[in-house]
Amino acid sequence: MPRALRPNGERPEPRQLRLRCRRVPSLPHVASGKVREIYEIDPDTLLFTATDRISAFDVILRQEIPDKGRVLTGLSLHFFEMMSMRNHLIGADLTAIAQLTDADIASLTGRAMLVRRAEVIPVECVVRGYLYGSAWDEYRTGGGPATEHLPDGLLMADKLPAPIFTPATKATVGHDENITETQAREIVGGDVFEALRAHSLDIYAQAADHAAGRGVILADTKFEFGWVDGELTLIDEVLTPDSSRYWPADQWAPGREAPSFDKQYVREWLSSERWDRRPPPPDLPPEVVAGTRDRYIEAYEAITGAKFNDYPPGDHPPGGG
Ligand code: PZK
Repeated sequence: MPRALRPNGERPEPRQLRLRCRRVPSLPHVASGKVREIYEIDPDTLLFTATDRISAFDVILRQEIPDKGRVLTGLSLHFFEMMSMRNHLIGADLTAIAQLTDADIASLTGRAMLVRRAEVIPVECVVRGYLYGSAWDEYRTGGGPATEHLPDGLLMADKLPAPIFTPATKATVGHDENITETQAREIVGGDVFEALRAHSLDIYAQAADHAAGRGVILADTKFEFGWVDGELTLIDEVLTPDSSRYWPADQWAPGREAPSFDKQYVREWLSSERWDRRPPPPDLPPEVVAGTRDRYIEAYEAITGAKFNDYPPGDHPPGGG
């Protein structure tokens, strides 16, 4: 697509932003996301890292949110350790990695996971328990792949009669695109499609149940799978606020916008600024950075039931018991 015709959010970020967090120069870089980086440890092992970058309205903001990468990694680890599904996690202890300096280990600990290298399955496995985001947009404008089997008369943010599996393809630029069951079956094959759907619905049900017990709604989430040694394996980050929509249960009601736990605060502040949602975004004032950090930590503590101060385990503040 010619640059001039791309919607706002789809412009590549300025070079300096893309490069800023590639900060493990001793390891080969494998892949970059907006706010994550993957490096290679050896042919079978990757280092999956979450930075403190934040995106809002599809733009990466100039300020980082201190500890955001640790919060997201802590949540992924919490769920990988809780789930019965085979997954790519090896561990989070970086001390035995010969290529890393002490300084690398200090800056990465808590925000990095050692994972098995997988052959990635090119379908995003989205599960929705509530009608929001792109599914609500499709539904209210006459239906689309994600909402083809839903009854009439649902409201924005309504709880669905049962969770639905709504696969999407990873767009090279911009948003993922919802695809039909038929399209997904064509991409991965019928047997694999059914395995992806069954595992995705099962993991969603476990996580939604866990969150509900803590006063949090897991509205929707996205999983990725791959093959490791010929076995279907859950990969990527799981059940983080960047891959999921979490709502405080006491703030949800069908028929109205539901504020997400983490980013609502920063979105509201950005909306109060005169900004056309094209890069460069306005600079976040320190109190908005601090308030956003508080929301991420609140989400971590609500969902895991643990104190963020105790994360990562084994890492105790000086003088602490
Ligand atoms: C892998 N991504 C997505 C892109 C990110 C993440 N275990 C794995 N084996 C092989 N490849 C991947 C994984 C995982 N997880 C995942 N790309 C490749 C992605 C950019 C940044 F952090």
